[in-house]
Amino acid sequence: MGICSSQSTLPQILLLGLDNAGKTTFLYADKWDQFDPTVGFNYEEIHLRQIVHVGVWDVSGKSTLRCLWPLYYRNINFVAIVFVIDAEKEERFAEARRELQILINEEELRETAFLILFNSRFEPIFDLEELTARVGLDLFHKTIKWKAALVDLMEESEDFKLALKWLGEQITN
Ligand SMILES: Nc1nc2c(ncn2[C@@H]2O[C@H](COP(=O)(O)OP(=O)(O)OP(=O)(O)O)[C@@H](O)[C@H]2O)c(=O)[nH]1
Ligand SMILES: [Mg+2]
Repeated sequence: MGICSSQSTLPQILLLGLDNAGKTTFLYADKWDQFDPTVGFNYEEIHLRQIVHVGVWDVSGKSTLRCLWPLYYRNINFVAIVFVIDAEKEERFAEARRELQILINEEELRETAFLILFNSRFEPIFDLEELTARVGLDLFHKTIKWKAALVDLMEESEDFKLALKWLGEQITN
C-alpha cells in the first residue's frame, strides 16, 4: 500500500523508536516472536490486545532511515505516536531522547498524543520513575498529551492494559 493511499476510517497510530527497540515485536506479539529489522514499514489494522482498534504504521528505526519519519506524519493524520524504548539499553537513552525532542517540536504533531512504552523483557533495572528521569521525559511540554509505561511487549500486564486504555481515550477524545 502506498503511504498516501490509505482509505482506512480507523484511527491511525504511528509506531516509532530506535532500531531494535521492539516496535515490530509490539505489533506482531500475537503472531510470532522473532523479527528481522524492518525495511520500509509494516501496516496492520489491528485490535491491540482487544482494547483499541486502530491502523498501526510500524516504521524502521534504523538511524539512516529515520529521516523518513516526517514523510509519514506529514502525510497521515496520526491520533497518537507510540514510541518504544528498550528499557534495558541505558546507553541508548540519550539517542531516544534526541529523537523524541525532534518529534515533540514538530508542528504537525502538536495535537498528537504520545505513548512512551519502555520495553523490558527481564526484571527491569530501573523503575518507571527512574526511566522517565533518565530519558528526560520532562522535556515534554505541558501542553502535550503523553503517558509512559514500563511493560514487557510480549506479555499481558495491568500496566500494559492501562496504557492501551489511555491510548483508546486519546482516540475518542
Ligand atoms: N519484551 C520483549 N521484548 C522482546 C522479546 N523479543 C524481542 N524483544 C525486543 O525486540 C527487539 C527487536 O525487535 P524488533 O521488534 O524487531 O525491533 P524494532 O523496533 O522493530 O527494530 P527496527 O525494525 O530495526 O526499527 C529486541 O532487541 C528486544 O528488545 C520478548 O520476548 N519480550
Ligand atoms: Mg521493526
